[in-house]
This record gives sequence, C-alpha cells and structure tokens, in this order.
Amino acid sequence: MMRADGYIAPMAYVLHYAPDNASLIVRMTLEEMGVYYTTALVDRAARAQNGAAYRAINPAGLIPALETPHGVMFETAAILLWLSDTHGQMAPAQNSPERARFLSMLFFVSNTVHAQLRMLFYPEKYVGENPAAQRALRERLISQHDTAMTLPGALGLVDAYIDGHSAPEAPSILECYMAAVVRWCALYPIGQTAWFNLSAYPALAAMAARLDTRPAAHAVAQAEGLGPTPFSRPVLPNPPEGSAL
Ligand SMILES: N[C@@H](CCC(=O)N[C@@H](CS)C(=O)NCC(=O)O)C(=O)O
Repeated sequence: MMRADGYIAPMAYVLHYAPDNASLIVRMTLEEMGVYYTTALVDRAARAQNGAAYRAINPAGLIPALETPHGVMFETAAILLWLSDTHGQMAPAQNSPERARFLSMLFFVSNTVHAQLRMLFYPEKYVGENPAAQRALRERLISQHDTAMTLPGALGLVDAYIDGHSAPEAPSILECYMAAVVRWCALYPIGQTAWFNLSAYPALAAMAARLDTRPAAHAVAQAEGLGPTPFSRPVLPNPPEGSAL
C-alpha cells in the first residue's frame, strides 16, 4: 500500500515474468534499486501470455507486467520510468539538464530497438508465415547500414550515447535495458546471430561487462538461470522454472 507520505510497503510489487524475457530488464532494475518484489511466472510453454487470465493483467498479452500500488503496469519503458521516478533512482533527476537526452534515448530503445528485436524474433507477427518475406525482413533489420532503421545502425546510436553517459557507481534504467538487448542480440534467434558482434559497440561492451559484476546481475542470473556473465558473454538460459520461448 502507498501511504500519504509516499512510502510503499513491502509486497507491493509483483513482477509477471518469463525467464530471459523483457521482464529481465524490470527484475534487474528492481534488484539494483533494492526494493522488495515477488514474481509470478507466465508459462510461455503453455502460451499463458495469450490466455484470458494474463490478458486481464496485460491486455496487450506481452511480458512483462508489474503490479504496483497504483495498479498494473505494462510496457517495459513505462515501468522503468515509473520505478525510477517513484524511488528517485537510476535516471537523471527531473531538473537535471541530462534528463532530456536520457529520455530521448530511453524511448528510442523502447520504440525502435526493442521493436526491431521483436520483428527479428517474431517475424511471423509482422509479415505473416511466408518464409521469403520473413527472410527479407530479417535481412533488412540486420543489414550493416548506418541508419536507425537497422539494428546495427540503431545500436551504434545508443553506443554513442552510452559512451560518456554511464555512471560507474550504478547503472541507469537505460543501461539495464541495453544489457538485456545486447544479451538477446548475441543469443536469439538461436543459430542466427552471426551478424552481431558486441565488440563493434565498445561502450555497450564495457557497460555489459560492468553490469555483469553487479550483485543485481548475479541475483537475476540465479533466478532465471542465465549463467555467470549474462550480459557480456551470455549463454542460453537454463531456468529453474518456466521457459524463455
Ligand atoms: N513493447 C513491449 C514488448 C514486450 C515483449 O516483446 N515481450 C515479449 C517477451 S520478451 C513477449 O511478451 N512475447 C510474447 C509474444 O509476443 O507473444 C514492452 O516493452 O514491454
């Protein structure tokens, strides 16, 4: 429960998650903030994200969702920003001149990079079942063009921002987001990741290595079976419960 003075009692947050899904970004953020939360598994093997029970939680049928004292939230960036504002952590303060650019990049990652990854991972949802159409979409997404409409171009833009905008003492919500992004680029779709080389993005590579040393990353990796270096040298998950795909 939220009190008038803004205090949020323990048990207030429930993260609806599946291992190695976008919920990983929210879990990493909650761990970094040190706030108490519980989790509820969305059973992807049973396609629970499409079922009526989960749609009552997130009408978009996407993972994650976060139960908060203000109701259920969905959309990763919205959850991150709300948590950051609520707990006053992990983003430039409201009156900081850095906030304008930071929010621009956060929404770029959410609206463009994450959306590109969705097209790469679930091409059938965008161009239907035709294999040639799926191949064409994939080839366009991974082409080495210097445009934000391709993943290499978009990642290059974020890399340029992170260079000089990462706090060594604690990661921002944007860095938690990007740590999961570079993990997924290295792993998925399984067997089709040759286009991605983390060392081509030096600031993101340094960020991933730095985040891997955080106690929050260890907690997340243990909970979801992500291995010892989940962001800089990821391996496919071996989750203690649930399924990533
Ligand atoms: N725009 C959403 C995207 C979330 C998303 O793509 N979640 C994936 C898992 S990583 C999902 O729910 N996939 C299942 C599906 O598309 O049916 C967000 O930012 O939260």
